[in-house]
Order: sequence, then structure tokens, then C-alpha cells
Amino acid sequence: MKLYNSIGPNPKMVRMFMKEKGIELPLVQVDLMGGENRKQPYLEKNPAGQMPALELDDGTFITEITAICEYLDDTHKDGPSLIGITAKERAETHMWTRRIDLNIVEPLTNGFRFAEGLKLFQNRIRCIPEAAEGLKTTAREKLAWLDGLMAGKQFVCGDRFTMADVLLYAFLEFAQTVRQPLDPACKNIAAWYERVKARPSASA
Ligand SMILES: N[C@@H](CCC(=O)N[C@@H](CS)C(=O)NCC(=O)O)C(=O)O
Repeated sequence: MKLYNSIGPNPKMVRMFMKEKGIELPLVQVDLMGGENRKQPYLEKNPAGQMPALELDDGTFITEITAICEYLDDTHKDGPSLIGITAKERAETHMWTRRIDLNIVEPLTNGFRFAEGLKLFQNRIRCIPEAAEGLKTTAREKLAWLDGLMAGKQFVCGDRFTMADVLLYAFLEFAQTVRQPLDPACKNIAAWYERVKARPSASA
């Protein structure tokens, strides 16, 4: 098995998940800035032209970071599961992961792609520059909503550290570097961020 890796928060999320699980895999570096991910032979591996991708030993490619993480979790049972053991735990992890993905990660990253990232992305995807500010505001509003729901909780799913925390951390770390810092009024998320930052996996 190997991971096609590059700069960016999506590969970071998978590397952090792997470090939490104690999984080490060979990394194949892909030049994202040079657009290697948007050309053959990479498109053969991931027709979406995005990073990262996991190649299994039988030659199958798994892409989409949450699917990659779930595959790694299911195939590495020795450590704690970052998805959950019971049906209820797994459903809660997916519920929060999807909320964070759709409400925060998508508007945050598209806000970046359509503004600061426009030069890089304008010939790769359909960019809507006039939507950038609205998308960034949406991400901020949903973070404020999440902040309220984090009151009294150690992690997104309560006491369990899960894939939802890894996803949120990787993208909030990225957001700071692209002029979308966390609103200091989001005190619960700020405290959660420092807790997650202290984990050895955060530097993956
Ligand atoms: N939904 C995809 C998103 C992947 C994605 O957007 N990856 C970024 C790197 S952080 C990328 O490939 N950007 C370069 C490009 O789109 O050309 C996933 O879950 O894997």
C-alpha cells in the first residue's frame, strides 16, 4: 500500500490520521503546484485530479480523504478506532464529519480557491470569484454554530477523539495560512484547537 501525497490540508488530514493510528506507508510525492495531479498518469489513479490517493496492494485506488481514513481504520484494528466500534459511535462520527465537511470545509476551501487561490485554480476548476466572500462568511458562521455545540465537550464527539477532529484540525490549521483565521470569539473551538495541536499527530 502507498499514499500519493502533496502539500495541502487534504493530504495532511490523512497523514495526521495515520500518525494517530501508528500507520506508516511509503509516500509518493506529487507536484501539486506544478499541476502533476491534473495530468496523466495521475488522472488514471484519481479521475478527480485531486490529492491524496491511497493505492492498495491489489492496485485499487481509494480517494476522498474520509473514505481513505475509514479504509485505514477498518484495516488496522490494533489501536483505537477513530471512527467508532458500535453502530451509534460510528453514526455519530459520520454525522459530525459530514457536518464539518459540508458546512465548514467546503465553503472555507472554495472561498480560498475563488480568491487567494484563484491564480492556481482558475484553469483547474470552475471558479466563482464573486462567491468568495459569501463562502468565507458561511464558513465563519458555521464555525460559530459549532462553537456553541462544543461547550463542555473535550472533542467533537464528546470524550472520543475521532476522524471529525482530525478533519476540523487540518482545515483550521490551513485556514490560518490563507487569511481565514478562527474568530477569537469561538472560545470553545480555540481551546479544542490547542488540545489537538498538543497531540504528536498534529505535526504530521
Ligand atoms: N474531496 C477531496 C478533496 C481533495 C482536494 O481538494 N485536494 C487538494 C489538496 S489539499 C488538491 O488536490 N488541490 C489541487 C487541485 O485541485 O488541483 C478529498 O476528500 O480528497
